[in-house]
Amino acid sequence: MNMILLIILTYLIGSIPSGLWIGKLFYKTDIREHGSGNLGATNTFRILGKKAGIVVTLMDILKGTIATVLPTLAYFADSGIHPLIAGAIAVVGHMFPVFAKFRGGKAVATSAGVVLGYHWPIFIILFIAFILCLKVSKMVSFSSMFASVVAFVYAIIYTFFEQDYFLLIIITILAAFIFYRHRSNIVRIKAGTEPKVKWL
Ligand code: NKO
Repeated sequence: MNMILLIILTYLIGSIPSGLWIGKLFYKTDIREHGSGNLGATNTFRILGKKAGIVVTLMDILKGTIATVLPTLAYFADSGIHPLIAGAIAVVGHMFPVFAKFRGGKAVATSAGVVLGYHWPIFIILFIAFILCLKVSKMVSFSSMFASVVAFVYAIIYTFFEQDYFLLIIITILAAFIFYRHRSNIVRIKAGTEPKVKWL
């Protein structure tokens, strides 16, 4: 029973469309009708500015972290759900949110929250890799994909030492989600038309 409850709960947490709700509540704007059309942190920065961007980034990260930590709570001790599965379900909720007609984000911030909740050192490494890549490329989409490749390489090395095959499997799935959701960005990057950030 707790298994089903946990699956529903983590999906609902992931489904919280931070960018949409912050935009509608405080700016009367649906960010999916502007910019890249994505319901994510970057498009929030782009359309609504720094303040909203930071709040949405933190909320989207937190969704992944909370979902990942839930199975370790005493109440869900018998759920049989691995923390990384719970986190991955929240990422699915983030991409296909029931509260936003299933048009969600690109899995980046919530996946980052999952690794933060499971094994925080990877989060620090990915964050640094993301920022360094952003400084050089000026493209958030490219940096997101770069960080997911770094996550994959890290998971291979970590698994080699710790035999945590689960981490490798889930990171591979999350990285695949991230690449799949960035299809239109990949086309623009190849064409040289992907927007670049100015503030780094
Ligand atoms: O609007 O198409 P767009 O230009 O907005 O957006 C592209 C963008 C979408 O993603 C986001 C989220 C940005 C979050 C920034 C926090 C970065 C933390 C480090 C990245 C970790 C990656 C985790 C991979 C785990 C497998 O890309």
